[in-house]
Parts: sequence; structure tokens; C-alpha cells
Amino acid sequence: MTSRTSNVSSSSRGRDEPARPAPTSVAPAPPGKPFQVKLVLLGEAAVGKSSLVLRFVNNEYQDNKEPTIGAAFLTQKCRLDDKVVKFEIWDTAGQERFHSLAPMYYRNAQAAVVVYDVTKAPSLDRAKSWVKELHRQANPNIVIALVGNKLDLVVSSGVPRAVDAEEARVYAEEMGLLWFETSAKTGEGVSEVFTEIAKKIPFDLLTPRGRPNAITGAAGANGGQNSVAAGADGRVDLGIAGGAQAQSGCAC
Ligand SMILES: Nc1nc2c(ncn2[C@@H]2O[C@H](COP(=O)(O)OP(=O)(O)OP(=O)(O)O)[C@@H](O)[C@H]2O)c(=O)[nH]1
Ligand SMILES: [Mg+2]
Repeated sequence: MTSRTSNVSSSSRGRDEPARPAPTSVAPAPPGKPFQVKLVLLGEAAVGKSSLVLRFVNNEYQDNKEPTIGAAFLTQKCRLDDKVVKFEIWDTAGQERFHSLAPMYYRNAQAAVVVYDVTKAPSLDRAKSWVKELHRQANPNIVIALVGNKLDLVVSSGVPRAVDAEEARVYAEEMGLLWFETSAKTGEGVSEVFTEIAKKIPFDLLTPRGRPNAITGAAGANGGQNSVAAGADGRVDLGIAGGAQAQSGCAC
């Protein structure tokens, strides 16, 4: 049987806001608790991390999205065969001044999405250094996806490609990573990133709702939400898109 994921609910909210009700037009979660998967996004500034999350969670896109300060926290649920996976997503700030905060967000993460911009070669170098850091310091079972974003620019806007797809794919294969090219703007490839990550999570090492597990060190039910840290300037951004209402149209 082929694996299938579908969106069952989504939210984007600040720390103190109540969870939003699940959209009504999506399938209800099957009985049983969801598997909570802590996922962190890393990558150079302006590669489109927040835009990818906004596309995945709300199926929206904003031109000229503002840089993330500290980190943003969002959740999204997907159904995968007989289980529900609840992604607890930490969208980190790519600006160098926030680098020292990153370990707080990738610590105990079960998945990481490392993003580069297909039109900016140095962003792949930065992505490679994030992969190295994750391999050195993150959970040894972490599922890592390398994602080349802004594909629309080379496909339909005539911007020259700066990162060869084959070179990135081979690198990802050698490092044991999933690899995708996406456009947060058009939505191309975005849901696949999360679908394929969900399929690779070693659920036998997790417990429903992500209770601490001796093997994985998986975060507790509120593990991610509690690990909030102020940015270098003392600010924390826990919202996205001004707390935009979650949409049911996610392509997950
Ligand atoms: N053409 C195009 N532009 C994109 C895409 N994704 C993001 N952008 C634009 O790139 C800029 C940066 O996007 P963000 O999502 O804020 O990037 P980020 O990686 O979260 O940046 P930081 O929060 O500073 O780390 C914004 O102006 C987005 O609108 C994409 O797929 N295609
Ligand atoms: Mg951002």
C-alpha cells in the first residue's frame, strides 16, 4: 500500500494564544494520539525558510516577507497511513547574529529542513555547514532534508541557476539526506518535503505525543514550545504572518 499523507489541521500562533480550531474541510484525525515530531528549519538568511513554512502550514505566500527574529513556532498535522503526525516546527532566523541560538532549536529535533536558494551558490555552502553541525551535535537519528528553494526564479523568471541540481543531489545522497527543489512562491515540491520526512521518521523509537524516549531523547509534549529563547536583541518572534488564520488548503 502506498503511503499517503494528508493535512488534518494546522496552526500558526504565538506562545500565549490558544490553539486554533482545526479547519472543518479536512479529514478528522483517526483515534489515538498524534506522533509529535519536532522539526527545525535552518539555512542562510532570506533563502525562504519562513515562506516554506507559511506555504506548508497556511498554503499562503507573501512577497517581501520580513526576516525572522529569533525563531517562529508553528504546528501542522499530517496523516500518514494509520497515524497522525503533528509537526512542531521551529523556523529559525538565518541572520548570523542568531546563529548561537540554533542549538536550542535543533536539540532533540527529530527532523531538520536545511534550506538554500538555487540562485545563490554561497547559500549551499552555508547549508552544508548546517548539515555538518547537525551531524556533530544533533540527535543521531535526525532526518535531514536539504531543500533548494526559489525554483520558480530559474523556471519562469529567467534568473540564472547558481546551484547545479545534480551536484546538490549527489551531495545529499552522499550525506544520507533527503533532497528536494521547491518554490514557496508557487508551492511546487513543498508538501513533498514534509511527506517524505514523515515517512522516514523512525516511529518505533517515538511514543505518541512525543513523550521523552530514552533512545531518541525526543521532546516532551510541550518540549518545543518551552524551549523559547530571546534573540540577540532580546526579542522572540513566535508568530508568522501576523498570526494569520490557518487555512485548510495546505497541499500536505
Ligand atoms: N521568487 C521566490 N521568492 C521567494 C521564495 N521563497 C521566499 N521568497 C522571498 O525571499 C525573501 C525571503 O524569504 P523568507 O521566507 O523571509 O526567508 P527566510 O529564510 O525565512 O529569512 P530569515 O528569516 O531572515 O532567515 C522574501 O522576500 C520572500 O518573499 C520562492 O520560492 N520564490
Ligand atoms: Mg524567516
